[in-house]
Amino acid sequence: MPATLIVIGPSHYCEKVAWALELAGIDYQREIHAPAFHVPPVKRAGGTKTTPVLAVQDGDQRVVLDDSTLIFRWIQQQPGARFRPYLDEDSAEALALEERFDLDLGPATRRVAYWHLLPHRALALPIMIAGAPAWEQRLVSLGFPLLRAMMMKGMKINAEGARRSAAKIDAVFDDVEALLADGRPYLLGDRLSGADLTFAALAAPLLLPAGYGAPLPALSALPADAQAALRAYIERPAGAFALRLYAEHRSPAAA
Ligand SMILES: N[C@@H](CCC(=O)N[C@@H](CS)C(=O)NCC(=O)O)C(=O)O
Repeated sequence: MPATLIVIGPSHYCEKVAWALELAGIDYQREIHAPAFHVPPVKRAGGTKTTPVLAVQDGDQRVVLDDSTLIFRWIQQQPGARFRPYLDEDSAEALALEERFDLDLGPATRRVAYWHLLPHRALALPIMIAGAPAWEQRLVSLGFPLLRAMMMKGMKINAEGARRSAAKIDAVFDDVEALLADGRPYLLGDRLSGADLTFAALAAPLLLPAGYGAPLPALSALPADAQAALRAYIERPAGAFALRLYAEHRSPAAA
């Protein structure tokens, strides 16, 4: 029986692990929910509150992993995995970079992306509900202003939060550019690792790469101020690096 990955459709942490599972050649099925509607299924599966959650039957044991790093560690241990996030052994450098991106980049890009997207129902709604059960789609459509208000409060999506997050994103992009300055093709050197996937997936809401495992808006569909803000990330060397990783290494099975 394939593993089940419970996701919020557009979530970039879910994208991070979906990408790794697909590169590793591990069979899995996605169970997609709209934001907020993910909580009961996540709890029923044995997770806490956030997605991704991977549930997999391992012999007579049911394994439930409710954090993207735990899922990377599990992938690392799978015999025959064609991609190993931490390369040959548990690489401290890969883990440290992954943690920096998870803690500093992911929440910041999410906040800035939603700051630009959520005011525009016609842009935000299709992305939030794509692939979710029909009843969730109906309820999100009906209750969009309420859900939007909850999300903005819960994730501190406001002008001040967006400014602080933009500064964090710049600092992470600076660090990535410093690592790449010696001409190496990947963050750890010559080989693609989980650190590369984590950076590219968590930056993706600002870069809108082709190949992302869920629908994203087209840059040209965004209002002019959002386009200008995103273009600044796309044009940075770190942005170009993430887009190259998508072009060369991402072909989602279920996009
Ligand atoms: N540390 C977690 C963070 C995951 C995370 O923030 N997931 C978000 C989606 S992007 C989420 O599920 N948020 C919903 C919530 O907090 O209820 C991981 O790496 O898996």
